[in-house]
Amino acid sequence: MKSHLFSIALIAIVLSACAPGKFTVSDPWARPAQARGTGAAYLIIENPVAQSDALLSATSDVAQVIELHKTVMMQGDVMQMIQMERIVIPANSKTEFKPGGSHVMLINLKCDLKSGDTFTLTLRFQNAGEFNLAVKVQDR
Ligand SMILES: [Cu+2]
Repeated sequence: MKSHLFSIALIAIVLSACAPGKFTVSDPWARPAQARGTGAAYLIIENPVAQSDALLSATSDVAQVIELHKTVMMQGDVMQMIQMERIVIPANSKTEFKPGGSHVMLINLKCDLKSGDTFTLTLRFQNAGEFNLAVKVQDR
């Protein structure tokens, strides 16, 4: 009986070790910004799944318009932001949205974003579905 229980416990451990990791979105933050101005939100997306995903849209009450942007280097070393219809999240990847890279652009803010504030941002992914994030406003 005892050895039977032991083998069940062992199977449980092996199963949990083999379970695929979960798609996660972490560390959402935004720089302080002023009402009627623009802001940007950054975060980390981890996709340990063997299937690519795509960020399709972002919504929040703090801005009138929200776009997905990528920062690209143009000719003459000029950095320019371009709007993306979707941002592909490759399989087995860690994608960091950060200043100078991909970001969620908050256009025409309805209120000030002050350091220490938190606001809700909802991201919609093609496969992983919706994520409601509490974005921290921080001076990083
Ligand atoms: Cu932008």
